[in-house]
Amino acid sequence: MTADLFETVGDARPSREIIAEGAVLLRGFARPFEAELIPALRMIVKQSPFRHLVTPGGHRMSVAMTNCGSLGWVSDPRGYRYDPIDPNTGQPWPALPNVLRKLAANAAAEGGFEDFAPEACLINRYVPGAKLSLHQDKDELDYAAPIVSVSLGLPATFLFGGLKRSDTPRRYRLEHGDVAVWGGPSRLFYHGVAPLADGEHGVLGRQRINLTFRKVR
Ligand code: MD6
Ligand code: FE
Repeated sequence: MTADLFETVGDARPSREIIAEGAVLLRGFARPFEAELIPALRMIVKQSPFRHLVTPGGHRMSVAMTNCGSLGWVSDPRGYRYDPIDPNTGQPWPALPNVLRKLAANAAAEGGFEDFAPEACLINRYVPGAKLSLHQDKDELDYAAPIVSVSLGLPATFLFGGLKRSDTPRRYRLEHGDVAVWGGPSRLFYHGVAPLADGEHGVLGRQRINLTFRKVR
């Protein structure tokens, strides 16, 4: 039998693709959580709807965002920050549901990071054409913790570079249920998402949803 590190053949090991030191793709890892996860997301976006944030440079982002957890990531003309209050509702962000807490911790452990306890879950919505320019995730105080990123809905091309913005990114296709865990030496690597191709997803329709879990402090 030729089972290797990149596939799961009749055993309990999830698929695992190492893309850099500290960064791993867990294909389909979120699928067993899906039945609970999607209704939980629908509740969250009812309470704190998606909105298009404006960057400090004055650009309206093509990706729509919301958050759940004790802190949420926000951007406005004053800068980027984590805030316990949703500025659009004046209320705390919706709580992090247990199913998301568990998915994030299990994925982090699978990536080699035990006891991952995120405060923030940033929820990104892409419609066809939406993209995320190359950036570093560096608004957190704790770089020892990884970032856990869950892809749902339409497939996307994830761009993954290096420590310098000029490092040519490699491209990875992320599909419904795929999870990326990202930390250690690659925690501050530049990354982004290419413009979303049009399509129709069986569960989520004409969109991609990405969840990124962060330990902020
Ligand atoms: C996205 N993700 O996939 C955007 N950041 O929609 C991110 O920006 C990201 O996937 C840090 C680590 C993993 C990610
Ligand atoms: Fe990011």
